[in-house]
Amino acid sequence: MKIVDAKVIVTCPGRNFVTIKIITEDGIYGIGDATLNGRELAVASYLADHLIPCLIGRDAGQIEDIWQFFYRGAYWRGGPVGMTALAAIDVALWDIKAKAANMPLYQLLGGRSRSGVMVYGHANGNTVEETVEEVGRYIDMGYKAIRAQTGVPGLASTYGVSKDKLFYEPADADLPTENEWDTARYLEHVPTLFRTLRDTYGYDRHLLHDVHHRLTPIEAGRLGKDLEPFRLFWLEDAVSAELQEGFRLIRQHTTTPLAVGEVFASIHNCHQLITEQLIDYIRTTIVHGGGISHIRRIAHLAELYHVRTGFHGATDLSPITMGAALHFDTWVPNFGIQEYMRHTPETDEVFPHDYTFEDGYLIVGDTPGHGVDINEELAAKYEYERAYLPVNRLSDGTMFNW
Ligand code: CS2
Ligand code: MG
Repeated sequence: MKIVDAKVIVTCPGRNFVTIKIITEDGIYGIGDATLNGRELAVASYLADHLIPCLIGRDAGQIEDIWQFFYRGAYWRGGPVGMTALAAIDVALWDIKAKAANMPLYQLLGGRSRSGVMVYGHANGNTVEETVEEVGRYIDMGYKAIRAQTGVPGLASTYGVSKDKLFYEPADADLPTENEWDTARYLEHVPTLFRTLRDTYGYDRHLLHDVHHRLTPIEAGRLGKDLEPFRLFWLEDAVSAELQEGFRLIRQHTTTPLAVGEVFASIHNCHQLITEQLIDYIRTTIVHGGGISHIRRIAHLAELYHVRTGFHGATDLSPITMGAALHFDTWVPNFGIQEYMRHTPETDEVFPHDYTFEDGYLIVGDTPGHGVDINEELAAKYEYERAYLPVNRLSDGTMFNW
């Protein structure tokens, strides 16, 4: 299965997506997602200018060797741009291998471990009342698990609170917009949301919350403690995780389960978090973590330490990532939950796929490969549009984490 061609496809059906398509001599092709929000063209160039020239002529079946060639061979290892590019190639090669074997990808990984993949949706509102109402809509749609975010009084905008309720897109401008942040107001407000949610809907559904890297460890410990009576499924990205041992302090103060890792690019960003049991869910997903070949290593390490997977699944990851993740989720023994933000109909049309939503679960399809394709003709109609994620400042102008 010699690789004879490979190309990068950039498309913007409402938001930017980067895709690699790898074609073999016998006509089987595979596709992989290479989308890195706000840095899309860096990955596109990394692939087109530096990786694809080394790919042509190799045996598509040698996935591990190709992975090691690009990882070790780069000398400059890792990083979000490099690992996203590598993930795209890796997923395209797994797609090819599964198609050649005439099997859905989960069969190659080890077969089905569960009938469906429990997902969580995003409910958000400007006020507690609005968010409570939104959570009700998700319950009506059948979700078993719901992430709840609410606006903070006194702040003009808050992470996770969007204009369009069903299709949240954080990269909202062609240059970064500046938001304002206030930790004290936030910490006062969030427990009210979860108290109201539990009073309204009881304890039947799982509730989750994303802090988006905004607290210090001791502040996170306090929030986790305040939220304990409301039994969160997880508290996500409570602090930015460059300092892995910083999580020890959070753990000393709360039993609220912790999730982290959507911005990690490799096992080296989380090995201490996992081996010291400082987290409960690892969120690094296929596209930003070096593909199936590397995420598999993270999942196996995590399994030893009672850490479960909870893959990132925002709309800035293309349906290809969602498809590949669902095959992984269907197989991986230590599965926890899968994030699921619905893609817009325009995006779904560019990336036809065979997974379906049923009663709070995503059900993987049985098409050989990962079950997601790209309509290149349609993709070509949507030209790249530069878009950035926002940045945050404190009220005195100090730059902060977004
Ligand atoms: C997020 C994302 O889904 C999540 O939990 O934190 O919405 C994140 O902000 C975006 O993926 C950034 O591109
Ligand atoms: Mg998040």
